[in-house]
Amino acid sequence: MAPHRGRGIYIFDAIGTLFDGSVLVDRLDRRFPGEGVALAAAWRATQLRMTWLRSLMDAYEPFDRVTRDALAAVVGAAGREATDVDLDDLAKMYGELPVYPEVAEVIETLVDLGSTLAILSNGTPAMLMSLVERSGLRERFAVVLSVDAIRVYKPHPAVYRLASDHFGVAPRDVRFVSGNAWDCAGAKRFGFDVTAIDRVGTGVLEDLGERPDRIGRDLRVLIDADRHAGASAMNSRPVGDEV
Ligand code: LAC
Repeated sequence: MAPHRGRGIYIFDAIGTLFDGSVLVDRLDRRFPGEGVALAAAWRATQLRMTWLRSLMDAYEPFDRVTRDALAAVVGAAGREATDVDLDDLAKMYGELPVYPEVAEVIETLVDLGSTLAILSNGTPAMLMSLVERSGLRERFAVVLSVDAIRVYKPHPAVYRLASDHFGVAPRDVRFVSGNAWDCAGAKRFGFDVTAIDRVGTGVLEDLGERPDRIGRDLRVLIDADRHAGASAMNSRPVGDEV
């Protein structure tokens, strides 16, 4: 357990929060012309559904395997064919996603403000290391935590407990940030302070009985909340106070 020294502990989800999966559309479109948008959406939805099912079944397989299996299922359901090499190449893209445009600046600013940053993700340790290395931000994160350590996926509470236990703090002292609404719900239920990132402005999709503490269009909402409200007052920022 690493004792926390710093202004605040921010725990970031990876895919859809720091790392932009929309580049997969182009790659899929090149391989399956005209179908990139639909296949990418179906791939992500299937990938996530398989993580939830595997968790309920107590049948964990690592995220790279689930990701490849989901792609094979989606391509098959669309009546298309893909070779093993195609599937491997496309699935590998999940370890090569770029960061969203504002991420580096926000991360640097939070570190300058004295905060401790970490990642908590469904991704495998190797996938996550590849992502953070490519982003050039590896040194900014105190730790990169993968569900692989406990072999159950988000939003199981044991996943969120990995983060608060790692830092030896109460859940309410963790500022969790995710672009996945269901992940926000799971984190909020566990007791984290939660910032939901809603990049396309669709609002919270699932009503799971939990509301985030604040919603922003991108990560800059964190800087605004920190600077304007003061770190200790972040909990008071209302939902819907968007930037
Ligand atoms: C993750 C998924 C939820 O990175 O995007 O954990």
